[in-house]
Amino acid sequence: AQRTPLIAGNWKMNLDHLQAIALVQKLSWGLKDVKHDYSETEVAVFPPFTDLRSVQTLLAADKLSLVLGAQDVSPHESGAYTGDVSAQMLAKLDVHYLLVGHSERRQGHGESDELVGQKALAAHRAGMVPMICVGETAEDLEQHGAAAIPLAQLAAALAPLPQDAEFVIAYEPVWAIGSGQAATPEQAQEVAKAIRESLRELRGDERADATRVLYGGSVSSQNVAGFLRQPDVDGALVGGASLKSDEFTRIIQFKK
Ligand code: G2H
Repeated sequence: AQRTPLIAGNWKMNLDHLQAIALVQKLSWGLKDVKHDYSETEVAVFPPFTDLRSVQTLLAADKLSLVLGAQDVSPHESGAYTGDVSAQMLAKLDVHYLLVGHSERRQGHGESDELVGQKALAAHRAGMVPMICVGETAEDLEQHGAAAIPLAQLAAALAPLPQDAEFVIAYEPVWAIGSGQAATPEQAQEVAKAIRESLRELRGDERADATRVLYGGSVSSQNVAGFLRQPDVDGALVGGASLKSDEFTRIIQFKK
């Protein structure tokens, strides 16, 4: 199956809305300079909530082809949930991808597999595409091997989603996040392949073949090519290196 590679920049809690505008402008100019073909490699950015309106306005006004993502969502539709943001609110801002299950939310905010599934469902219902993050800690790796925990997280997150729902998977070994210590391309391929096999059982061949599985965890322009060369790795979720437009542009330019 033809899967369009996807390079996604997760800004985490960085950049205010003015800095966000500056980065998106630099990034889109840089990509124009190198004549980037967005239909060949899709590019998405995941700014903090407070930046989304500014970035959406810029993308619409300048007809930029970057796709917008958000880093979190409430599982609830609306109501007395102080501080939360609903899927409907994000969809109205042209948010297309919704990150759920990032390890920084699982660990820092105690998000359970079940909650991750509810958030994915909320995103789907509002017409967005959940980007489901899965990954094992160093301890999990030692005790269970690489794939067991990611596959269990995957099954739990997909459970509430209807069979026809579209989604993206980001495999992010927790030990590789922000550590500068990325997985090897072979390690990423092994788990990405196991994820695709599991998708075959859970969702059938068509969905398994169409679903993008990204690698995330200390991706840079130095190592991205090795990941993209793997048959089951369809792109990257990039944290730190997505905050510098030159570096992110270099990452985007590697061809699958
Ligand atoms: C993993 C990744 C992006 P980094 O969290 O989600 O971040 O590239 O900084 O390891």
